[in-house]
Amino acid sequence: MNEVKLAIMGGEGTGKSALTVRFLTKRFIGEYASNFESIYNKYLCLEGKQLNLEIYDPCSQSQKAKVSLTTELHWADGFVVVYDISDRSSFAFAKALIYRIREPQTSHCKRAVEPAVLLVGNKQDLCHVREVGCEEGQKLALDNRCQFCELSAAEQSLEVEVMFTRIVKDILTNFKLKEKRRPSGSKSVAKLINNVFGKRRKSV
Ligand SMILES: Nc1nc2c(ncn2[C@@H]2O[C@H](COP(=O)(O)OP(=O)(O)OP(=O)(O)O)[C@@H](O)[C@H]2O)c(=O)[nH]1
Ligand SMILES: [Mg+2]
Repeated sequence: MNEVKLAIMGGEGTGKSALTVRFLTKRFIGEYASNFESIYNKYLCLEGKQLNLEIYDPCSQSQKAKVSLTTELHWADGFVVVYDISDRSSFAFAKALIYRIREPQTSHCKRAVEPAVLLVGNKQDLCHVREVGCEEGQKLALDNRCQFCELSAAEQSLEVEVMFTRIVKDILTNFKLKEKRRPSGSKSVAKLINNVFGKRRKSV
C-alpha cells in the first residue's frame, strides 16, 4: 500500500484544522483545538491504488514565526499551504513558507523530485472583506510551481475534497517520477563501477 504524507501549513487561524476536519468528516464545526498537533490517517482508493494518507495538522503555538520547516520538509511528500483571503499578513506568511519549500538549499533533503505544493486561499465566503486578490494567489502559485485554489472550509465540502484529491494525485505523479529516475540512476552507477573494475581486472 502507498503511504502518502501531507502537511497542512499556514499562519495561525487560517483554517488548517477546519480544512482537514472538513475533508475527514465532511463537517464544519466552527471551533478547533489549536494547542496540539495531530496526524490523521485516512484510507483512500485513488487511480486504482490503495493509499494510506497521513495528514499533519500542526499546532499554531509551535508554528508562530516559524518558517524553518526542517522536520516537515523531511517528513512530507507534499504540502497544502493555507492563507486567509481576508488577512493579508497570512498571505505574506504563506509566501515565506512557499519560498522556504522551494529554496534550492532544500536539496539537503536529497529529493529526486521537488515536493508537490497546493496553495489554498481559504475563507472565500468572506470575500466582502477580502484583502488578497485571487490573481495574487494565482501568480504566487504559478511563479513557484504550485497548484492553486480558493475555497471556503465553512461552506464548501466538495471543493475541499477535490482540493485534497488534487494534491494527493500530484504526490502520486511524483512517486512515479521518482521510480522512473531511481532504476536508471542505479543502473548507470552499476555500469560505471563495472566498467572501471571490469577493465582493471582485464589488464591484470
Ligand atoms: N468564515 C470562515 N471562517 C473559517 C473558515 N475556515 C475556518 N474558519 C474559522 O477560522 C477560525 C480558525 O480556524 P482553524 O481551522 O482553527 O484555523 P487553524 O489554521 O487550524 O488555526 P491554528 O491551529 O490556531 O493555527 C475558526 O474560528 C474557524 O471557524 C472559512 O472557510 N470561512
Ligand atoms: Mg489548527
